[in-house]
Amino acid sequence: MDRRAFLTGMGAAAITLHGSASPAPRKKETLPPNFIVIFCDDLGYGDLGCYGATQIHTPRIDRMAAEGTRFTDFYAAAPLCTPSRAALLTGCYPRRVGLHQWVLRPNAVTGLHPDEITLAELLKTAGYRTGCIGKWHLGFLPPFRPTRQGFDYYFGLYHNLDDVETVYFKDVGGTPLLRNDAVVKRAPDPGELTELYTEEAVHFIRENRDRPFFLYLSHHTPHLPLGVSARFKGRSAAGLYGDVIECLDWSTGVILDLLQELRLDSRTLVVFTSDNGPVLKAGGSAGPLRGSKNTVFEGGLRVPGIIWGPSRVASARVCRQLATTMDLYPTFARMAGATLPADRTIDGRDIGPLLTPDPATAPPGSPHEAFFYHDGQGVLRAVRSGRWKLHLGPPPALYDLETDRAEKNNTADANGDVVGRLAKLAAEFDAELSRNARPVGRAEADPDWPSGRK
Ligand SMILES: [Ca+2]
Repeated sequence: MDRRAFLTGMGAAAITLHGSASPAPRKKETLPPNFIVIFCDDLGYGDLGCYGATQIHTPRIDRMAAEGTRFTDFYAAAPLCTPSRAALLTGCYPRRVGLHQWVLRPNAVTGLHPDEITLAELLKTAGYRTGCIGKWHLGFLPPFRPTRQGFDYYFGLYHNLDDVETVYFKDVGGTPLLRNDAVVKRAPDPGELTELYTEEAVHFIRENRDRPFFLYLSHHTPHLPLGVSARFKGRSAAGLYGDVIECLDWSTGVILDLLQELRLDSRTLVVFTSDNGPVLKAGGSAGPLRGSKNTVFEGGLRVPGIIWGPSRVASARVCRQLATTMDLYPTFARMAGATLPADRTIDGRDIGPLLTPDPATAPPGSPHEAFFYHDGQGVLRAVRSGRWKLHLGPPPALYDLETDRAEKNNTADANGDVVGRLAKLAAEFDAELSRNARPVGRAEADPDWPSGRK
């Protein structure tokens, strides 16, 4: 079944179920939950108070964690932007969807394949209204844009605002800030984006308060270049980097307060996480973890992961089981009553059982037998199963993450059997992924876009 047949088929199912193409409005209590994913850019494991930061104050995010479930072992699927975002929206390892190599620059003619069924498209089959606010980075030519990949509404920048990407727009007045496909401004100031996005998010939530919605709020910060407006400047003891994080904290508080005001809190799930580890020279911290962005040490992929949802998510729980951003796809699908596509592999797992407020039904372990770490070029470099993490090498290095999350003491020599078991898991997965990888999308260069300009 291809994507079109899948989407059409789901539409037909909805018609049969309700007897007409436009189902009668359901009572609010029976609506499936709303989903909000707050996805930061380059936010490190040690950048929030609830993950150990002392110089940066994040009272709203800390409270969100205290009222929800905070994961200690939550992973992005890649140590950098484009692959990580592809994984979030498809529930698959980046290599499975062909977007594993580095990041897409503005002149790219590739992008997330239109045949992929994004999380937004999946939720639309269950009647959701979908919005993407913020950074995209998954392809810029028409077939790859958010409004063509399942989002009813888009506001943001397809690109980074760093020098590497803004150079492509220097002759046209700067990087475009877009509403759907229309340019709103060239170029926005990095210091205004978080507040602008928050305003847009508030508007989107208010507008869709009476129906199920999915909001993907993809902040540009704390990716370089850093900036905040005057009211956040100098707030933090950690300098501008801290100010930027405290602005994100404010933004998160605005959204949580709004949900309460609109009485949507009992039927909304909010996820707060990051696309990859921190940039240390920018001021980011991986806390106790080794490594940073674009490495396969823990600091590159292990990120803050907080899930909040009164009545649906356990409060005051610290979950030490391994979970990933890919898991949101099947988890949301089940909660929304959407059917997962049957014609393709989805790598994410339903982590609903880890979230349930009833401790009696919580399972003993992660749904993942193993997690696989790919580097910035999509090469498989390490594998984790349970407490053990094996860097494939050569030479191999084995760390016990329960006692050594800083990856300092290589115990490979003393644990040959573990090395063998993990190396086998990695080899089998690598072969399976190579066999079943799906293609990246390709499009014609466009004269209106850097790909088609001289
Ligand atoms: Ca990033």
